[in-house]
Amino acid sequence: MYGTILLTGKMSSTSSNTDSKMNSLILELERIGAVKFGEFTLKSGLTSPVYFDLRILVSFPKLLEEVAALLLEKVTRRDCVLCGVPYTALPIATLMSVKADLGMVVRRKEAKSYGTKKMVEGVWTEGQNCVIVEDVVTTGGSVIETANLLRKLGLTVTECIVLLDREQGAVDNLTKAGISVITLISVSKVLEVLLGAGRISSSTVEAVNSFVLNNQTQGLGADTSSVIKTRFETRLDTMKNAEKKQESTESDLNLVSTRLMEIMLRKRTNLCVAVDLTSAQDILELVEKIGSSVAVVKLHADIVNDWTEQTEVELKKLADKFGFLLFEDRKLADIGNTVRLQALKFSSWAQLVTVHALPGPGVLQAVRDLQKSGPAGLGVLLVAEMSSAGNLISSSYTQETVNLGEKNKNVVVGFIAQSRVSQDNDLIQLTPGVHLSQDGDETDQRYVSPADAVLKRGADLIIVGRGITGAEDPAEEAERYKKAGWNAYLERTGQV
Ligand code: S5P
Repeated sequence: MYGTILLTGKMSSTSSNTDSKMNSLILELERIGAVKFGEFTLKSGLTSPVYFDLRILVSFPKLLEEVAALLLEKVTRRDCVLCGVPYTALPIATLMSVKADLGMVVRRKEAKSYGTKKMVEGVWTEGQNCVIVEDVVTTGGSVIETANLLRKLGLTVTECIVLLDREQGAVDNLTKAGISVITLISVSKVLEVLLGAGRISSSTVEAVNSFVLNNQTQGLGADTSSVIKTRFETRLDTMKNAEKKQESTESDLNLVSTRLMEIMLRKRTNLCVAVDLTSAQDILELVEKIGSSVAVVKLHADIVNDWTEQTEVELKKLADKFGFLLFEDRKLADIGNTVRLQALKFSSWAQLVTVHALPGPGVLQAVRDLQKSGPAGLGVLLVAEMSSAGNLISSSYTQETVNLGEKNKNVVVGFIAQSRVSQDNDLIQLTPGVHLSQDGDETDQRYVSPADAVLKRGADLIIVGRGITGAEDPAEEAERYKKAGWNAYLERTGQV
């Protein structure tokens, strides 16, 4: 495994020397409290049995200098500038830069609101190499984010030097993003050294090992934008954690949105197709063609002439085969009791349903009750705005709808909206009225392009109906929309 240093066999004096330096560095880090064992809540919401706080290194200048020297040994090129990921790696990179007489660039976390508004300070030439320095990597997300920014500004980023790798997938993720990683210390090395020195027990080693194993982050669309990854992974981690603690039914999160995020990342798609056909056979044939391109298939079961239980069985089979969610666009808007009875009609096969907030919180309670008693996993999409010309939704109604959604995340997955109505990252926005070549239909529908829906209106998923179902080759068209939607999503989140 990457980063593990073998202690057996013959070693050259240099490697044994490096090894002993590394061992004493680990012991020192533990002594000053930069490595801690216990129960720690991470940024992601996960509870970790180990915590690395390298920020405190600045209070131990000799150790800081030692770290910088060891990291510098790993930088083989001299035709580069250095960039420390803010903030912890900044002083480390500074010392390295001074020691090796290498220039440095400094990345700002927030753009200045005055003056030059630069995100990166320093001087470099177009195409010049930049080696990134980071203290700890888990997913590698911050490094990728920094690399993307530097690359946009004309620097070439292919290497990253890391003090500590938590061994949870960062190396894989970074490699896939075109960045090779050299790490000084791995978690396994920390455990080995501290166990050997009697600083920790074997049960601590076991706890950390199993945490590392169970919280791997690679494979979740490593080449997607780190921002999407961070947002979704945080959610997925929190979810996993809640599940572990058997809190899922009582938690304030819902499984459907987690499932949806997982599907989007795995299939790299933010496409929901509205299959508004009136024959069950036509629906099944169409879904078979587009299944591999979509995250969600949206239906209006009540417009289908020959809908039967067999249709539901077949749809579920297709959903399992291709991995997508089924969405019944019923727009429930009645008193709780009626809504519960209505939802019972499709909760055996649908995972998503549209709801109008109009009747008040009882409408959500009805779906929540259903989750507890019946088949779990029906998530609500609240209709916050509509695409139709002259619709009667006012801005205050939209705001009230959003408030209701934000307070009920255990049942609300997100919103149907035409603009970014909520800043809550747990809630997902689906935007209908999307077409690549039309401005509207012959009645009241108004269309925007996939890029505009995502970039200008803030959609996480685009809902496309006749743009795909009416095409000569729906499979090919679905792929076209999928690419347009996902590329726009990467662009938007990359800019955040
Ligand atoms: O505001 C809305 C909300 C929805 S759910 N406007 C919409 O068009 N929809 C649905 O999205 C509508 O019921 C239809 O199923 C789909 C749009 O289909 P298209 O053929 O116009 O793309």
